[in-house]
Amino acid sequence: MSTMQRRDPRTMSIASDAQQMIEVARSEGIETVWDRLEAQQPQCGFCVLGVSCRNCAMGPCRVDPFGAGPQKGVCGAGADVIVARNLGRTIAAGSSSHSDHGRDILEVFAATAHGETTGYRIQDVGKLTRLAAELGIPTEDRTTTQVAVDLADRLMDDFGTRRASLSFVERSPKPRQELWDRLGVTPRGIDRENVEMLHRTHMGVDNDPVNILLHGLRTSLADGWGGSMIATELSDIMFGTPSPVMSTVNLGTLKPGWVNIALHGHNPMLSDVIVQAAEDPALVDRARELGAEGINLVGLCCTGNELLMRRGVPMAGNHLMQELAIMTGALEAMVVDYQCIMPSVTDVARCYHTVVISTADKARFPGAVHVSFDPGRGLEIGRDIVSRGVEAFANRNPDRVRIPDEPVEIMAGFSVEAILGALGGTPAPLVEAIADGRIRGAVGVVGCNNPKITQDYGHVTLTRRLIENDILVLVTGCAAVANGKAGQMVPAAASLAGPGLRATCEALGIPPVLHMGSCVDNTRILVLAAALADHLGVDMSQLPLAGAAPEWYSEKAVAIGAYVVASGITTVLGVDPPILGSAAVTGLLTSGLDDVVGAKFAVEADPEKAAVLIRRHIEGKRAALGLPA
Ligand code: SF4
Ligand code: MSK
Repeated sequence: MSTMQRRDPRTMSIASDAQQMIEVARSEGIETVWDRLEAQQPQCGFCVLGVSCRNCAMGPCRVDPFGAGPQKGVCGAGADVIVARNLGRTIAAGSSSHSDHGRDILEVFAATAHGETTGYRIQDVGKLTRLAAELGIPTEDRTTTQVAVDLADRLMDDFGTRRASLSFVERSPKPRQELWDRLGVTPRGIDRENVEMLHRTHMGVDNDPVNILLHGLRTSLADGWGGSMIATELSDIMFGTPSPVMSTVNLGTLKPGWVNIALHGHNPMLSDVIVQAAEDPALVDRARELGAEGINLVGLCCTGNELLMRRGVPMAGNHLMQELAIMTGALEAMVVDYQCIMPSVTDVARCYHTVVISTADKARFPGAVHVSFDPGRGLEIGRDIVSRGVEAFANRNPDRVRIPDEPVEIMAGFSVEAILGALGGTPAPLVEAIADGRIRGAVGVVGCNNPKITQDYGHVTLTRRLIENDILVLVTGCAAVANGKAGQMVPAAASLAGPGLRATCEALGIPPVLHMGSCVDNTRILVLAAALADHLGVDMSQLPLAGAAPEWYSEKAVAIGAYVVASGITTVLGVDPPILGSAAVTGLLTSGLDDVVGAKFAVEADPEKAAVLIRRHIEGKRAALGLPA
C-alpha cells in the first residue's frame, strides 16, 4: 500500500465531499491526482528551482544550485538567464491561454453581429453601447448590429500590431499608464507580446534577465488589460452581465434520480447554449422516458463559474473534484471545452457509464466523444450533446451511485456593475467605508487547487482571517468554489466578519466574500481597483489592496499574478514558483519590483502567516494614505 493510500483524506482536502470520494477511489482502486503526485516523488530539484533548460538541442542543460557542478548551460546561459527565460515562457503560455479564449469569444461575437450564429444574441445592449462609447465608436441612431460589428472590428485589432496600445489600457489610472510608458511595458498587440516573448527566450536573443522580466510584465498586461478583459466584457454582452444570484455548491448538487451533466473548462460559448438545450421539452421527455426525473446541469471549474454567475447553475466543484465527480456514479456526461481538464478524466470515465464529450477542435481527448463546436449550429450542437447525456442514463448502475453531502448555498454574480449598483451607482460608499476604517481594505483571493496543498485549506483559511479583520475578499476561479463550499459566500456569513465589514455587508445584504467570476474575470477586480483609485485620485499601488493565490498551479495563474503586480497590487503566492534557483530573479520579484511598479510578490505557504503578511501590507498602505489605523 502506498503512503498516499494510507494518508488520512483529511490531510488531502478539507472538503467533506472530497474526503468521502477519496475513500471511494481507494475502495474501487481508481487512481487520482493525489496518487500521481506521490508517484512523481521526488520531483526534479533542478526543475523546482527553475534552473533546467531545454530550449535548444545543444541541451537539455541544468545549473548546479550548490555551485559544485556546471554553472552554465552549453550556450553559456547562467541560472539568472535560464530562470528568467523559463518564467517568461510560462507567462506567455498563461497569457496566450486567456487571450485565445478571449479571441474565441470575440469571433463568436463578430459572427453573431453578422447574423451567422444560432443560439446567440446580444443580451446586454446597455453594456454594448457603453463599451462602444468608451472606445469612441458612434452609437447614436445606429442599430445594435452596426455597433456590434464596429466593436468586434476594433477589438480584433487589439490582437495584432496596428496600434501603440490596447483598447482597455486607458481604463487604468493615468499615473499607471504613464509608469508603464516610462518602463516601456505598455502592451501593444496581444499576440505580439506573446510571440515576442517566445522570440526573446529563444537561444541567443534576450540574455538580460531584467529585460526578459520587464517584457514578462508587458506580456501579462496584454492578458489582464487585453485578452482576458475582452473575454469578460464580450461574454457579458452576449450572455448577460452577472447580478447577484443564489445557487448551491459541492458534489451534493448532483441529483440521484436525474440525468446529471457537468460542464467543465473555461469558455461559456457552448455551455450557454447547452443550458438552453437542456430546457428543450423533447429532451426532458426523453429523460423521463428513461426513468429520470429530469435533466440537471452542474458546473466544474471556470465554465461552471461562468454559468453560476449568469444563470445560477449549481457548481459541483473546483479543480481537484473533476475525477471525483465521475466516481459518484451519477454523472452521465462531462462536457469539456478547454483548460484545466485533466487528461485522466477519460480514464476515470471508462470505469463508469460517464460519457466525456470534448467540444473544442483545439482540445481533443482520446477516449472522449468529440462534438465539434460550430457557433453557426450552436443550439443544434447543444441539443446533440444533451441528448448524449440523456441516453447515457440508461447505462447508469444505481448500485454504484454515491453522492456525498448535501449542497451548500452560495451567492454569486458580483460583476463590477452589480457591486456599483448595490452601492448606488458609484464607488463612493466603498471608498468612504475604506477611508473611515469600517473596511480596512480588499484582497483578491484567486486561483486554483494544487494537490501539493490540502485542498481548499489555503483559500478558506486565508479568507476567514481576512474577513475577521474587516478586509473585504473578492474571489474568482477555484478559490470562489472553495469558499462557497465552506459557507463563506452567503449573506449570513457576514457574522464571520469583523464588526465594520459585518455591518456593511448586513446593510447591503451581501456576503463578506464576493464571487466575481472565472479566471478571465480577474479583470473585473482590475476594473474595480481602477475605479477606486480614480475616485481617490491616486494610483492603484497606493490603495490598501492585495492579491493572493494560495493554491495556484497553472501557467495562467502566473500570468494573472504578473499583471496584478504590474498593475500595482502586491500578491502573495502559496506555492513556490520555480524561480528560487536565481537569487537575482527572486530578489527582483520579491523586493526590487516594489521600486519599479509599486508592488511585489511574496511567497508564504501557511495561510495563517499569509494573512498576517497581507494585513501588515494593507495597514502600511492605509498609513501612507493617512487613513485611520
Ligand atoms: Fe542549454 Fe542554452 Fe540550449 Fe538552454 S538554450 S538547452 S541552456 S544550450
Ligand atoms: S479553473 S486556472 S484550476 S482557478 Fe479557472 Fe481553477 Fe486555476 Fe483552472
